[in-house]
Amino acid sequence: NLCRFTKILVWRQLNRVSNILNHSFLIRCLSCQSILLSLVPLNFSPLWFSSIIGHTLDLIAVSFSKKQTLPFDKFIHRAAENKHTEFFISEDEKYYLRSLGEDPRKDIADIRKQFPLLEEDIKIPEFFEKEQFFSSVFRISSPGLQLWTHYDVMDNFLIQVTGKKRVVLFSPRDAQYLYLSGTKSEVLNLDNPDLNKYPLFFKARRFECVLEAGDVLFIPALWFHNVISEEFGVGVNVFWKHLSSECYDKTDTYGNKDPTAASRAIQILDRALKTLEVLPEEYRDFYARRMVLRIQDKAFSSNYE
Ligand SMILES: O=C(O)CCC(=O)C(=O)O
Repeated sequence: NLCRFTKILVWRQLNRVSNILNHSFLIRCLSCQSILLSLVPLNFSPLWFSSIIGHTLDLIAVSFSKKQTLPFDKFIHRAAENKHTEFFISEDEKYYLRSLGEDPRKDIADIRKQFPLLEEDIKIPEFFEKEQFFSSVFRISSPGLQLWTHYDVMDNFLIQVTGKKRVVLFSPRDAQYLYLSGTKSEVLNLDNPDLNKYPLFFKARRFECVLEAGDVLFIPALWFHNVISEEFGVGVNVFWKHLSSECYDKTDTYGNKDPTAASRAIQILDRALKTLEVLPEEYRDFYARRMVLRIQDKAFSSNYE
């Protein structure tokens, strides 16, 4: 049942070795070309963000970024170990590959194009029309690697090829409790959140599952998700468009830029708030509350209460 808002949907054991990715996939991975790494330390764990072209994503707390190459088999080797004898910064650094398009500013990741050796192993699930396809993203992660809670604007199949990964999801309706900064939540430690700093976080209802090899998780657009690799893991995402193509930002290569109407509305709201700044606090407060009531009245859906 792919009905929207069935929320978390995990297909278990599509023959365990997924029928979307067959068993020769991993063997072929090892023959892929060198990758260029972008080194992006995060504020909560050292993370080597890597891609085949070496592009740095807009991550939180990027303090520096430099680029180095690593043969793919070495990369896999390091990503699979807990402690490294060869490393860039520290013996327990973590590795992550998120594949990108040829020119990451313009092109969209399609594993079949960037990793042609794997092409025959990839069968995109036929749950949507061909024109709705957006991207297929190759992901490889070290054990213990955590990705911050974020949302994407496309529907998404997260396909686990090997390894185990915990995924925690939150409904878009709980956005108010997640302390968002853009598309990401500022709450990094979900298991032991700082409730002095994030007092409303406990109100967010979490949905949790563990993906194992052969599992496929459907993550609907706008659903927040946080991923922790419990083991070395290889996965593939397939993102597709749920809205008509014109609604999406044409410059979006990751599938995480807000639909153009939404970002325009947010800009207009920012301008409206700036306009209020000329008034004294008491008036600002009064008119801001009236604006909130108007938004609630005109734009909130009673279906989601
Ligand atoms: O599985 C991963 O490594 C990350 C998945 C993810 O963040 C996504 O599908 O958007």
